[in-house]
Amino acid sequence: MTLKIYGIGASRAARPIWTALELGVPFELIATPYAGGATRTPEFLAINPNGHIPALIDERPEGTVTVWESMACTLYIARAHGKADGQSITPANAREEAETLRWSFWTVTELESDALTVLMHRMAMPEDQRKPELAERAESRLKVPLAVLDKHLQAQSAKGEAYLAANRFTVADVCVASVASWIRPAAALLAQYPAVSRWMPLCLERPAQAQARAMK
Ligand SMILES: N[C@@H](CCC(=O)N[C@@H](CS)C(=O)NCC(=O)O)C(=O)O
Repeated sequence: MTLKIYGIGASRAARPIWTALELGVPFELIATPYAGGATRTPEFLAINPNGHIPALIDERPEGTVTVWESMACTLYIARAHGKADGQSITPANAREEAETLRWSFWTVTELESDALTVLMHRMAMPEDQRKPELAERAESRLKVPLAVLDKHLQAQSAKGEAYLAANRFTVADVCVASVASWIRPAAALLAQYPAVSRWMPLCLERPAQAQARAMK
């Protein structure tokens, strides 16, 4: 297999795994949990010196490609392994490419940190370690990017396009929905954004998403 993805589905590695599954790209998942030291071995640090999952290695005619950073891995798989045919999740033209880039960068800069705080302090951490006040502050800040996302999705809908970059699900939706999903524990907040609330299940209920999350 030329493409190896390091990580587990219950982590940010779900993003590139989801993308590969959507595209039907064969890959080998090298099970690398984020807890327990697997990301600190000399072998793994030689692949990603940051010590984080996901990472990927792709053996190609032009040489070995190593990618880390989940969004970079995700966009790389769509670009290098998908067909820009207007059918697959790969951006098919400059407009779709631009939408994909801007929403992916936006997600990691404007959304991810506060979304993670909501996930951790509303759901993921043991109850006695959660700090509701941190979640409340994150939810308050998230009103700004959620309004931006909602307005964009409303404009897309007015054009007859149900997704972020086109009238089909693309890798832009993988990148944004995989992070926006962390805000789901703040249901009352999300309910204030009807376009986001309509779009999220369209993305998150895709079979490849659940399949990716379950991979170990
Ligand atoms: N910005 C990085 C963050 C990666 C990250 O923090 N991954 C977590 C798992 S979701 C991890 O590897 N944690 C283990 C560690 O840092 O030791 C990305 O998007 O890939």
